Amino acid sequence: MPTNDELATLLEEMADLLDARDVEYKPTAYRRAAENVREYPEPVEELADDGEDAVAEINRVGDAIAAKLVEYVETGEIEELEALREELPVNMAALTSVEGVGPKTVGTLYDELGVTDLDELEDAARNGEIREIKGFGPKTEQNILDGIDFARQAHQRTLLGTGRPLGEAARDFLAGIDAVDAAELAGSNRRWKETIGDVDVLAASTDGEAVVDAFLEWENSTETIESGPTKASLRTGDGVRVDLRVVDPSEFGAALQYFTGSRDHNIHLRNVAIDRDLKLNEYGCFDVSAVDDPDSGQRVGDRVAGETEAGMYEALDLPLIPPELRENAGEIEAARDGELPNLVEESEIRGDLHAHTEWSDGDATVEEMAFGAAEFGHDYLAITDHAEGPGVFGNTGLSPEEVREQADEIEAARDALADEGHDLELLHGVETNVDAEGELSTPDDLLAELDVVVVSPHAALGQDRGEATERLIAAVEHSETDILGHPTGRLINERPGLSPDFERLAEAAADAGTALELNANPSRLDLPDSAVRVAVEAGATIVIDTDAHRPGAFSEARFGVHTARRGWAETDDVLTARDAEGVRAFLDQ
Ligand code: DGT
Ligand code: CA
Ligand code: CA
Ligand code: ZN
Repeated sequence: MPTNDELATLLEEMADLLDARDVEYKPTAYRRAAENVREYPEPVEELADDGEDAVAEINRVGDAIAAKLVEYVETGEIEELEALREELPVNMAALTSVEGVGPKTVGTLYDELGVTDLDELEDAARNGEIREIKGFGPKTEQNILDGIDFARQAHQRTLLGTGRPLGEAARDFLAGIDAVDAAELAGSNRRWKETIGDVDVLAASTDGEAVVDAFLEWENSTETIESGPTKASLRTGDGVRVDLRVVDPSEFGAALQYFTGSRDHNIHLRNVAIDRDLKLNEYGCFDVSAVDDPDSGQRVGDRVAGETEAGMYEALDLPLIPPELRENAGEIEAARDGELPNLVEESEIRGDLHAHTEWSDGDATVEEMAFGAAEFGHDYLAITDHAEGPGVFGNTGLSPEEVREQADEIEAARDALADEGHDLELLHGVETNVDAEGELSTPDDLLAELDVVVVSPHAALGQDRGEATERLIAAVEHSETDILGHPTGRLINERPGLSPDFERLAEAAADAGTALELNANPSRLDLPDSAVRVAVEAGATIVIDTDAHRPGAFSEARFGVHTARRGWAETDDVLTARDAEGVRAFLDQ
């Protein structure tokens, strides 16, 4: 049975193929429908069983698209899609993952050169064939060549935003199996890395076979990769591999420590153990001081720890090191010296200073976003719709007049909040743009009227390091800038974005009293973890925002929080961990 995600992916494929065939309007309609299908809280497949009208109840899904979805659920294919696929037999996902190559370009490259996949694209570029196509030229050809390697790597790792919920679902499923005492995520997922190679889950049980058998029947599994008495690997509909290991409850802590990694953290920790005549492995921590050959077996010597993970660290006189820090980047030394950071926590986030509404490219009204934030438990929310400017597509960006008009609607939403007894503080801001030269695209007098000014790079994201650094420093030093939004502009697995000198940028931000955003959208996670670490060391303030385009996105803050933790950010470093008064003080400085 097709999941919402699969249905949405089909609609997106339709959109791309229609785009490649230069069909107007329809692609946008398909993409918007796809977004709403993907996020629909119930299985769309069940609506399809009730017919087209039921499906057309979904926001932005019109009759024509509803009919296609019903057709797919009933027959297993969409006739128009099959015809489009035949007409354009290309690997659309792979080709469009090259920066600067969109569906239309794919259409042209197929028509002119017969390019269907990345290898053929690379050959065509190397042979100088692309520059010969009308409207392309040597520069486009070089850009394509530059982007191919990045695109090749991209499809091998899954975004945390997909991998984490999938891992949590696997863990929860395991925890519900009778024979399971405890279940936990491990691997890069537990460390909250921005992308994951595969999902690792652990279960504590004395009956491995029962757990493996039940696990292979998990509804998200589409393929069994391998299975044995205490381990199994399966693949889900998204193509993600999930590795399960079942261990005895007495060894759960040791296995959890081992399989959480990272590999380099474990190697370093094992050396700390060896120096103390201890042996550390996935079965426990063993005192081998009286053992002639510690390598003679896995469980030799006296066992001193293994049941709990904290016990494994304690055996080395170390406090439990948070999984996000386990990258062998100084965390073992910090733990030894009692200097682990006081990391920011999910529960400490009190508001959001970057959100969009229907006024620009959001999906909800000002009031819906405000109520969504209040119901999520926030103390404050800033509405920061896009201002017109470079990189803001179509007519979604607001003119200065429109930003001023929006103030009335913000005021009305404040009244509505008060009427319902919500004490959410609603701030009025804007997300304006910094162009390639460091100029903002909104007049200063308007910016001065607003509560919050987010300045973000949206175009010219291929600048070199020097240019990017100067441009972003100019943005943070602008007297009206409060927040530098998604500083690199990267989209994980899609485009690398800017790579400025983060140390200089952070120093400038700290001096100017401008916060650097950690945009929590899982496609962005921008600042990246490594840049967060540089920024907090330089004394800059980080602001964890979701850049929400709908109320459901406020919960994505957690991806930002854990990325901040990977960057060693403490509570004090994070603006949105402050109360409304603290935020106002920061904005007013
Ligand atoms: P990924 O899946 O590429 O995002 O990264 P991880 O860290 O999840 O790596 P994975 O799935 O290969 O293995 C999970 C953990 O198991 C890893 O973080 C550490 C541990 N591990 C696996 N193989 C080894 C190994 O050969 N040596 C050591 N020390 N640890 C290992
Ligand atoms: Ca993994
Ligand atoms: Ca694995
Ligand atoms: Zn933006």
